[in-house]
Amino acid sequence: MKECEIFSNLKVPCTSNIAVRLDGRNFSQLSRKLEFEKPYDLEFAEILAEASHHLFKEFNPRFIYIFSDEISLLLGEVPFAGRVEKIDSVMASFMSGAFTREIMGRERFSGLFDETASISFDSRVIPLSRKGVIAYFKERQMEAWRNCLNGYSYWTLRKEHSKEETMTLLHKKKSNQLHEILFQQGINLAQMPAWQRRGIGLYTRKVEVEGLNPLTHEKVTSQRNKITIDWDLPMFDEKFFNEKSII
Ligand SMILES: Nc1nc2c(ncn2[C@@H]2O[C@H](COP(=O)(O)OP(=O)(O)O)[C@@H](O)[C@H]2O)c(=O)[nH]1
Ligand SMILES: [Mg+2]
Repeated sequence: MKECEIFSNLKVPCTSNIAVRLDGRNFSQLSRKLEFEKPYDLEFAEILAEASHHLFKEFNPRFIYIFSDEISLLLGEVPFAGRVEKIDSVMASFMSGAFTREIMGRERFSGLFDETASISFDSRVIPLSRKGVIAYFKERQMEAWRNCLNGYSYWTLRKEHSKEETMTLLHKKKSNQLHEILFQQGINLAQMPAWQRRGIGLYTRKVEVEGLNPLTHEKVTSQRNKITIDWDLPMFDEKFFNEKSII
């Protein structure tokens, strides 16, 4: 029956940069069940960042970018000989496991996260040119910003209006009109934490570590790659990706 496994040889193009995007399944429902803060829950973001840290240690990507319930990885060495089914299934299940362990370790969710709550992620593979890498992350970051504007607009109006009224009030509003609505409520998005506006990034930076030469017992310094979780990302541009040695 091996001949029926017709997708198992589907491989990523070996000349491309490879991004993988994971997205939480039914996380709108999960956010209600676990009573996440609206529009942003810091502890949920921390759980995603911690789970992504595990993903980083396991697969050593060049970069991970998180916003809302999605995680994009830019792969370094492509695992599983580039087999798409393997990459998608292993990354998504690894993330589901890491996320579940993180959430179960938090006191706050202990009574809410029961056997009726299940965590899963979908996954897709995206081959990109070098220029495409920057364009891809810029696009995801634009989406993070739109998400921030829409989220704050929706939940600010919901304080005084029903769901239906809020939808009507927001219908076909342009972004400057949404900023105006927020401004009237004393909310300036520019003052919101950077992670809400621009997402969260994981990348490595070189650090000096001191050790002892076992033969001479002299102090020696060497360089190690340390994974950094950046909660204060700038707006993405080519300079950022160069400076962090991502591309
Ligand atoms: N309350 C709350 N909800 C969040 C947060 N981050 C993500 N979400 C929820 O996750 C959803 C992610 O969008 P999407 O993937 O399109 O929805 P899904 O198909 O239900 O997973 C959002 O619509 C929110 O409902 C958060 O910080 N707080
Ligand atoms: Mg989702």
